[in-house]
Amino acid sequence: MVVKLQRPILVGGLGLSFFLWMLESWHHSIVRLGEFSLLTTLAVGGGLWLLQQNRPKSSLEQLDSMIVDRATVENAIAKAEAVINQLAQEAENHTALETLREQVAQLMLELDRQEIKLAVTGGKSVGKSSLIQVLAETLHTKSVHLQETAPLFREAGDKSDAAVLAELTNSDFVLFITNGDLTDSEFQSLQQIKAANQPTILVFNKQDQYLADERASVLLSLKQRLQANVVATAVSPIPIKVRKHEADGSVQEWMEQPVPDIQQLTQQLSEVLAQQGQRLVWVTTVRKARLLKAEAKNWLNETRCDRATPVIEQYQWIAAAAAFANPVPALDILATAAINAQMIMDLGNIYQQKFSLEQAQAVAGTMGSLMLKLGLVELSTKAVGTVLKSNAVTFVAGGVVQGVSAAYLTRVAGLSLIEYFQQQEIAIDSGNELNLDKLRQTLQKVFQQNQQMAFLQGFVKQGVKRLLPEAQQTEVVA
Ligand SMILES: Nc1nc2c(ncn2[C@@H]2O[C@H](COP(=O)(O)OP(=O)(O)OP(=O)(O)O)[C@@H](O)[C@H]2O)c(=O)[nH]1
Ligand SMILES: [Mg+2]
Repeated sequence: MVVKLQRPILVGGLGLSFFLWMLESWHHSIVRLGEFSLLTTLAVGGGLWLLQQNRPKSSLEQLDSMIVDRATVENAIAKAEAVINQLAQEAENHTALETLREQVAQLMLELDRQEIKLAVTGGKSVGKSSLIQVLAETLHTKSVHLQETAPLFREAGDKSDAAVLAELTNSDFVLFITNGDLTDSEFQSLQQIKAANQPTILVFNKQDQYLADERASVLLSLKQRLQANVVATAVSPIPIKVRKHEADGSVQEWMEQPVPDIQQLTQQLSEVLAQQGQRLVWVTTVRKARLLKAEAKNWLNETRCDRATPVIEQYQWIAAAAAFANPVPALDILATAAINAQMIMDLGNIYQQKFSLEQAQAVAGTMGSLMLKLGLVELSTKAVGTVLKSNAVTFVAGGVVQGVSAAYLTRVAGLSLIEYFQQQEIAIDSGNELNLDKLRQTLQKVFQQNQQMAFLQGFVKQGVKRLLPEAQQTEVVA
């Protein structure tokens, strides 16, 4: 009888109730934002895990869930190309453009590639080379290219695991070999390959080293744990001793080489190759197109960030001067100075998310109330006050705290917007609705990143330098 693993249920259950508890009490725990989001992810992950069916998928089913036809591939390539064109428009002489364009051309050719690339991977000495040798003799298809990767999970290998996994993304199908129940690192790598949308068969090799019932239980545990396609093989079984009793009472003994047991694997493979060859190539091409698009998007984001940073800095000191000249109660800083609608428009322009003045004002209002609710205003004015005190400038006018806080909040708002825009798809139409949840998360994250004492001290010094005449600031800057 099979006893199902209890662990998923436990993790899911705990995670979910914890999630609910966090929902109730999160107002009180703003300071622990990092933990909150981590735990949410855990809880949701646990919940999803619970919902998944506990049934292994065949290779064909795996492919079915990756809906790909020629049009999908062309569309993915076109999207990558659009980002590259955008980059060319915004940074004419960008050094990456040439290779990016070459890669697009390459992808077009890939669309009609005839040869299927099959990668064989796994730990050291699991039987990769042996499998390739046997498959080459058995598969009888010219159109399959078998490629062995460097062994995974080696402390000091010539290739890191990350490099091997990256290399795998070039192949259409992965045979992942293991010799027994999975180690943790084997499990992680498999998940990564799965996440990259790569069809995989897990090959449980060296069957001959197990007793029959042991073999069955390992196989079952693999299938249940992974919900993946698992086949058992013995690609190079060890020779067995054969003993023959002759009629005359003498005994003859000799070693015999059992034939490789790969029937299950070859059957599945031939089925997939025969029925899905073209789809396999398309799935790979889509994957590559998405990677290419992501690479181009990174360059684009970098270019835009270079242009956006001085804009934020400019508005940050405008806000500082305004709040300094006209000190208002700390909590009003936001409304009066910190989030300038014009800054939102300027940043939106850089990121091709055009806002009208009205829309920008609405965004400013939304961000302001989010920052208030998250307690960012209070935290920053306190932090700025503390830094000022520790620098022995308590005597300076109250306006300094307001001024520096306004600058700081402007900075957090601006950087958050940048980060938010970066995550957006290339916008075709302007004035997208804001995704408030995402914006809130981004604000929290950026605020935390900019909250380190070292950064704040530097920032406050810079602010004071701008706001106060030389004479009053010697103590601070010294
Ligand atoms: N008993 C048994 N031994 C096997 C089996 N398959 C491979 N081996 C043995 O395992 C050892 C390693 O096999 P290889 O095919 O070289 O393994 P590999 O994964 O290519 O090894 P590296 O490339 O060095 O990581 C050899 O001695 C093989 O004979 C099998 O099914 N049963
Ligand atoms: Mg080898």
